[in-house]
Amino acid sequence: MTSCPASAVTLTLLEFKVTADAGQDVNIYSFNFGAILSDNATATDLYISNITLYNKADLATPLNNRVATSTGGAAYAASTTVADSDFGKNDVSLSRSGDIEVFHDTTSTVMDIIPAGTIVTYVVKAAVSGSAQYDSIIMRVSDWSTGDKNALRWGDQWVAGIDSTYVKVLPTDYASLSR
Ligand SMILES: [Ca+2]
Ligand SMILES: [Ca+2]
Repeated sequence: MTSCPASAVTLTLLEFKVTADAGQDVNIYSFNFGAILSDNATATDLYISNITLYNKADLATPLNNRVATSTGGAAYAASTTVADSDFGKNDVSLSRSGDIEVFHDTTSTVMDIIPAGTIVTYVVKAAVSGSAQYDSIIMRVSDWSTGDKNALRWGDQWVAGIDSTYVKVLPTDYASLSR
């Protein structure tokens, strides 16, 4: 567990690994994250912005350029650029649970390729603003719904857009930040 900052600062919200089978490269199209922001009753508005996915080995190169968010299981709002992305903003003292999908251009565009037989550690970073005592942020890899298993949308060298049903072990533990 890491401490939320008193002023806006970029933090790692989640770290997880994806392994490609030795058989062939794995194309990654998108990830979806379940997020819960607990925004305690204060005058400050806890929110995250600039939501960015990286390969941990290259923190200089964002993998996504688009972010789509959904609150409380509702449909996703139109996607935004990373720079315009936020979650939990403009709702002071109101906790938010929802989904954050990251991709490059579209959810059917290859965002990253994991070479056969290798493991990539991904990290999700975002700017955390307005945190106050007792606030917390938790995030994990998860499906938007049972009807859209988009925790990880991937493909092999023949088939695109395979859903998370066909992932051997989905890393779904929550990571948490709190004050
Ligand atoms: Ca607050
Ligand atoms: Ca808020």
